Amino acid sequence: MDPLQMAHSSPRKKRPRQMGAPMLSPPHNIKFQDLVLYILEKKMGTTRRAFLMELARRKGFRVDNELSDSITHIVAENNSGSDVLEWLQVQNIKASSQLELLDISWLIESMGAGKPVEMTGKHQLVSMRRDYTASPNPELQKTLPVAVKKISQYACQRRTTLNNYNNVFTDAFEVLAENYEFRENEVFSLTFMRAASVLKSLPFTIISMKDTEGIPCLGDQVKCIIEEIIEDGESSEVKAVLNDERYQSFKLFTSVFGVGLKTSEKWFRMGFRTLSKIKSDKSLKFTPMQKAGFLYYEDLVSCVTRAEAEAVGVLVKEAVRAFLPDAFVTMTGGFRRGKKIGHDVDFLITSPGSTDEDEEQLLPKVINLWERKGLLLYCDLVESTFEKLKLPSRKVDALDHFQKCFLILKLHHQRVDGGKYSQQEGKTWKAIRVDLVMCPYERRAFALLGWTGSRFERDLRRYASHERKMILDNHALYDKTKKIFLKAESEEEIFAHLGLDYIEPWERNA
Ligand code: DCT
Ligand code: MG
Repeated sequence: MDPLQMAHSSPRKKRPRQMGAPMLSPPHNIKFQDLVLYILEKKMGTTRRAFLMELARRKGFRVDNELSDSITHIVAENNSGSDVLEWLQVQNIKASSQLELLDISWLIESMGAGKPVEMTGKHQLVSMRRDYTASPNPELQKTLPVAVKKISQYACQRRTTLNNYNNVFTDAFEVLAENYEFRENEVFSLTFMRAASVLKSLPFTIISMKDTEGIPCLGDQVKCIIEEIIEDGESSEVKAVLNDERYQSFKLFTSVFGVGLKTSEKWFRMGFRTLSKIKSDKSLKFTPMQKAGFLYYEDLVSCVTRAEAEAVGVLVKEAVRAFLPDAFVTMTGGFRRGKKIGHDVDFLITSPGSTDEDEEQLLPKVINLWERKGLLLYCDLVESTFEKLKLPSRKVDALDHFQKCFLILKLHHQRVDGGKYSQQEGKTWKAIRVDLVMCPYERRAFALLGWTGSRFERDLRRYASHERKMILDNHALYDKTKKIFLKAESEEEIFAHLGLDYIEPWERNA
């Protein structure tokens, strides 16, 4: 058995405890002089603690037996940040501002790597109680460590992977947010969206109301729902929404490509409740988008898989490079954030060597090629209204000005996964929604950031204007104080201009 694995499983048999004399261990070489670890016994037990201490020492870590001012890293298991802080408070320890509170996973990974691994959000224990550093009580300030990682109200300062520990709550909030959106109550919709977003970033599951203390974006309305779910396993409000006729109808109608809130409202008022009644009604007029939406409905509601997205990527690259051999084609949207499925596939196209005219011509040429090949099922080309000197838009929700097209493409099954799963009988293809955006080469970092989503970018724009007096959109970043445009070659540079730690695409699932 791998010793690290062993370190992870707790001892089954209880052996008689050796009381009295402290465990003697041979001296070890300390390889990492800057780190002084302390392993918390609470919820871990004496045996496992002793075992881990010994193992860590053998790997070159300095692990102290006693808690003291020289400790730099406290490692705990099955404890929240608040638990550790509370315990420290009881020990009356005045911790330095450098003190790191870490989960055991950090130590296990470090021992595996033979050196301390980088501490990331998944290792760092977060205090769920209060922001102790801001405590009005000077006594509290003195006795409590200041190294508490406060959760930011901005999603762009949180790392949100697809590992959601709070699905029960976030699913509920998303239903409520959507219902408020259907009812055009923007404020409430945003309230629940923000609450879902912050809970998705937590490295643990909320199990009691105590865990919610200190978390931003959770107002009373939100907390009531959390409490109800903790106590009853479900929320009566969410249950009522899911059974609501208006919610169900809007959900169904908006699942058709090209149908938004206005159309849904109209159909609902007219008494429609099913798509078949709508499709067969002779008095209704449909836009070309909606016609395509009904025609390919079954394919479009069944989500796009990653294998299908990759196959579309090959198709797009082939077509684009036939006209602009130096073009970069990047898959953006949810797939770039690591999602396994999506409602469409988004691509950003840019080419370093092309003229404005080449750029303008590319998408029409690509569309034309697919049309000739019989692959184009629907196309809506939106011409560029981009102006180089225009200031970025202040509206967080404003659409960008790049040339783009919203398409439905015919993807032959044999192109997916090398034809492994291609069906022999019946329809040999699937209709897939594809968005292509063409952007000038020098704006590619801004466009990429925007098109990678999710709502993360909107939050970044909010952060830029509220906290930095800058305006950010999919085209540019403008510093209002210095009155200059800030250039960027990469997403990392945009984060740096904003004074933010870089957040990887797969950590932007807010
Ligand atoms: N976007 C943007 N400007 C637009 C439309 C979209 O900046 N006019 C951004 C926001 C997210 C990203 O592009 C992709 O959008 P979607 O495809 O709607 O979202 P997604 O995250 O890819 O999710 P899904 O899996 O549902 O496609
Ligand atoms: Mg998408």
